[in-house]
Amino acid sequence: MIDSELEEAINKQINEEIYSSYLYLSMSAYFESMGLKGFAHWMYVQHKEEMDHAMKFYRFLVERGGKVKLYEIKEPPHEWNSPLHVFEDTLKHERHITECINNLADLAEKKKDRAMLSLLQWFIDEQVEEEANAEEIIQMLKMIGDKGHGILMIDRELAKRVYTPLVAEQNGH
Ligand code: OFO
Repeated sequence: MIDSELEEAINKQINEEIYSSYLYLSMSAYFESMGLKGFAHWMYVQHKEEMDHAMKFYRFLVERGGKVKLYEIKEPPHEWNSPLHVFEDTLKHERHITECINNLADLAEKKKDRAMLSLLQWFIDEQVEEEANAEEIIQMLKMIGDKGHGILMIDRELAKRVYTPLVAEQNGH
């Protein structure tokens, strides 16, 4: 049986992950409205990965005998000034998620919950990649520019992103 404080913290994190998924879907819709199909695809993959993250916490809670509680999802922004602005927001958001994961790890350490620490290690590693991905695209947009030919080149590049479902998801429902 999982500790009740950890249960509550995981339920809050499920909400954070679903909000992330919602935010990236909104960014995908923004790119669709600009006709940037590659950017829209990249953000759609990001949206699906975030739902996988939410489900990873969800399954963990169920397996540990906890109760999943789904809270209200806040409304994400719908408009940005430019593709660069979208990725700056993405990086800001991922830094916030990194902080959430680190706080969860502090709590799991305090409660001496090793299974939870093991789960969180996966998220800690994932966050390094998440922040690096956003930083890389910000650099590209700053170097190549976020208008005209430059943006079309990046659009073609981002169209290549492949969605790989998490193994835990494949074994889930
Ligand atoms: Fe974007 O990261 Fe989930 O956790």
